[in-house]
Amino acid sequence: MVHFTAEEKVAVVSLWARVNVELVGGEVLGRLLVVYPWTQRFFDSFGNLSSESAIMGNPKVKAHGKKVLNSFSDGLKNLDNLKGTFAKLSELHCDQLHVDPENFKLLGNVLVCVLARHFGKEFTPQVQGAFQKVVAGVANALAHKYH
Ligand code: HEG
Repeated sequence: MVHFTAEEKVAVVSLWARVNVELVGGEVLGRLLVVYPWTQRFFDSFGNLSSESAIMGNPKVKAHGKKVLNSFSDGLKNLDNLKGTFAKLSELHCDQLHVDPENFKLLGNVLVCVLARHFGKEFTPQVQGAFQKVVAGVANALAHKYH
């Protein structure tokens, strides 16, 4: 289990309060689809994913990215119980969506990159360290119900 110190909690929660989930979410999912093109196969109902600009401008990508980030927000409110918080979503991604859990790690790392871009100098090594724990904890929790 990933454990968070009080300082780490403050660091992630205070930065996250200033995240624009719509903007960042769209960029995270869009970049996932561009950087790791094989992840596109889960989103064949999303329409045009034929180029970087098509992906980054695709309204369904933006909407789904926002949904994923809002789900991360739930995780941030429950850092001491990530497994419980993501139990239902873990079942969904395993049983219905058949998403290989390796992809959760990829998405988490893309999120860290996008936060670094958006927050620049503010995204100190300490803040990064706390966020790496968050994305590891969320990926772990989402993979927990896989069988
Ligand atoms: Mg997943 C649906 C959260 C990674 C593929 N994802 C969803 C939903 C949420 C969510 C909240 C909506 C569930 C519902 O409708 O009840 N996803 C979520 C998180 C993460 C993640 C928090 C974090 C790592 N998802 C993820 C990855 C992939 C993926 C890496 C594939 C590469 N998710 C996926 C698909 C759907 C969802 C295909 C259904 C989309 C749709 O058809 O609307």
